[in-house]
Formats: sequence, structure tokens, C-alpha cells
Amino acid sequence: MDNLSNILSHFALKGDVISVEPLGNGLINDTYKVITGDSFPDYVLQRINNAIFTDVDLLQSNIESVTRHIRKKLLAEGEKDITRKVLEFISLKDSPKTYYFDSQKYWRVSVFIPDAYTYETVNPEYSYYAGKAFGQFEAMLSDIPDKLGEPIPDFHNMELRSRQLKEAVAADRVGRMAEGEVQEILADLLKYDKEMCKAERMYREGKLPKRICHCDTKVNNMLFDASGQVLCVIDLDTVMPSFVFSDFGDFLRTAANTVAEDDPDTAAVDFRMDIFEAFSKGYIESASAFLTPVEKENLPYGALLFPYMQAVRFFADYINGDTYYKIKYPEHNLVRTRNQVALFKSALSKVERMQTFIGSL
Ligand code: GN1
Ligand code: MG
Repeated sequence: MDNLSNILSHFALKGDVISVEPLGNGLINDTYKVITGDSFPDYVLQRINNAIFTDVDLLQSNIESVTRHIRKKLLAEGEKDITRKVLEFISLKDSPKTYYFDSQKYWRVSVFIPDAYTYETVNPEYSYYAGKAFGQFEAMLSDIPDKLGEPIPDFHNMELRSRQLKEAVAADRVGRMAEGEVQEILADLLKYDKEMCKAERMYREGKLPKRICHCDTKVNNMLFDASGQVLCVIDLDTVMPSFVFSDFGDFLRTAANTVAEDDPDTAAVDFRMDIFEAFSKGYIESASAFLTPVEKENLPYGALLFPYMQAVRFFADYINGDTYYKIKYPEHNLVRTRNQVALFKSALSKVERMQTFIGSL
């Protein structure tokens, strides 16, 4: 707490810090809630994982561009509740920078949005609102004047993720390739490799555009108000040019799974079509203004791609000896991999139903 108070003292906060407590369960950054006196806003303090976000300057400049643009749009629409609809980052006392480097770690602070709720699971009604919100998020960013960089280059590029898995397998740094099950999972994943890389091929052929996407649309990255309406989208680290499948697919990966992404009971994993339908309806309603026919007809592919890509990423991390995602026990990444493979298979078995539904919208 002492160390955290010292870090906080560099930011232009209103009010005195009363306490700092851990917040949320992200797999990359460390997050804390900062409580201040009654009449002042509370804050969110984050340690930015700069092993992953190596260019913190670019990262924060992206986030500032995005929040500035959204704030401007909301104000133009006459939005009254602006402080709950877009994140606000706090600058340092002695500089306009929105991050602090303590000679080892990078930190940032945003205003805590009050009376907001996050969920690990949502019902179809909330999924519909979430679909609308992510469509609107992309629509709002479609005319952002600043050019955004890629805080993690080629973040959702399946060809890269596939290559990284193959490199991990070849290097076998911690000897995990000797495990029989690991070999089986690898062989199974590789069967779908080519098909899952199709977005990159379509992009090279000029058939698929890139747009500014959120790229981390896990259900718990969205704030809802007490009535279930979406307030805003949080965790803006990965906002960058990508395919619309990123936002569509990653929401479904988390929300349409009947269990959490690390539930060891793979028999309980199922891809929920009611969530798919509600979310797709909301998403297409707000994204139809810009979606091309190719993007729309490939949305079911997006729903397959993200459990698949996540399985590949968790699996590569397991083989590399758990260097990327936070883990709670040694097999955690393997358990996550099995879960995501099961989700991929379940979604795959429903892809025709998905196509029929999307076609009907
Ligand atoms: C990470 O930080 P968090 O938990 O929101 C990861 C996502 C993965 C997700 C899997 C920068 O997100 O891409 O989908 O874990 N973020 C980064 O739970 O790699
Ligand atoms: Mg998050």
C-alpha cells in the first residue's frame, strides 16, 4: 500500500487516498481500486504489463485518442452521463503524460465508474445489449482522425499465432512435448490450421477490410448499469486495426461458453446458440451501417476462430513454460486449452445453424 500510495502521489488525483484494494481478474495487468474521500471520485490504478505491452507510449497514446474521440461523439449526441460512458485517464502532476514510470514498472490511473457492474456470464437479453454496444463502439471509431498503432503487432493474426505455436513446439523449452496428451492436442489443432487462417488470406486478396476494433471483448470487459444497459467498454489496451471477427468472436468465446474458460470439466462446455443469436442480432443492428456482405457472412467463422485462436495461444504458452498468461497452478494453461478446444468443437458442430441465423437477419 505504501509503495502504491507513493505511485499515486505522482498523479493529479482529486481527494486523498483512503485505501487501495485489488480489483478484477485480468490475465495480463495488475489492477487496483483506489478509494478516496466521499465527495471525490474513486480511481482505478493499473500496473501495465510492459513485458507484453512493450511500447507504453504508443499504448497510452492509442487509448487517449480512442477515449477523446468517443467523448467528443457522445458530447455531440448530447450524452449527459459522460463520466460513466467513457473512461477518463488521469495525467501526472508535472506532465500531460497519462502513465508513470517508477524506474521499473509502468502505472496508469483512470476514474472509477460508479454504480457499474461486470459479469462473467450474461443472459441473452444482456448479450443483445452487448452486441449493440460493440457494434456502436466500432461505428464510433470508424472515423477516428488519429492513426492508431498496434500495441501488440499482429495481435489477432491467426497465421502468426499458428507460427508461434509451431515455434514453441520445435523449441520445447520445458520438455512438455513429451506428454502424450500434448501431442494429441497438437495434432488435433493442426487439422484446422489452414481453414482458421482464412481471414489473413482474404485480407491479402483484398476481400476483407481491417477496422478499428476493441480486440479483447471478453464479457467481463464491459460495464453494465443496474438495469442491464451497457455503460461502456473497458480494457482498451488492445484497441487497434483488426477484422470485425475479433470483437464478434471474442465476446462469444466468453459469453456463449456454458462454463468459464478454465473450467476443467470439458464435458460441461457447450456453445450456447441463444447467446449467439441474441448477440448477433444486437451486433448486426448497430454494425450493419458499415459491415460488408463478406464480413457479415463470415461472422460464424469469427465465432469459431476465437475459441480456436485462444486454444492455440494457451497451448503455446503451456509449451513455452507459462511465460505469458497468469496461472494459478502448473496445468492451468493446459486446462484452459482443453476447455477452448471443446468450445471450438461445440461451435463447429453448430456452424450451419449460425449461418442460417445470420442469413435471416
Ligand atoms: C487476456 O487481460 P485480459 O484477461 O483481459 C489477453 C486476451 C485473451 C484473454 C484470455 C493482451 O486478456 O487476448 O483473450 O486474456 N490479453 C492480451 O482470457 O493478451
Ligand atoms: Mg480484462
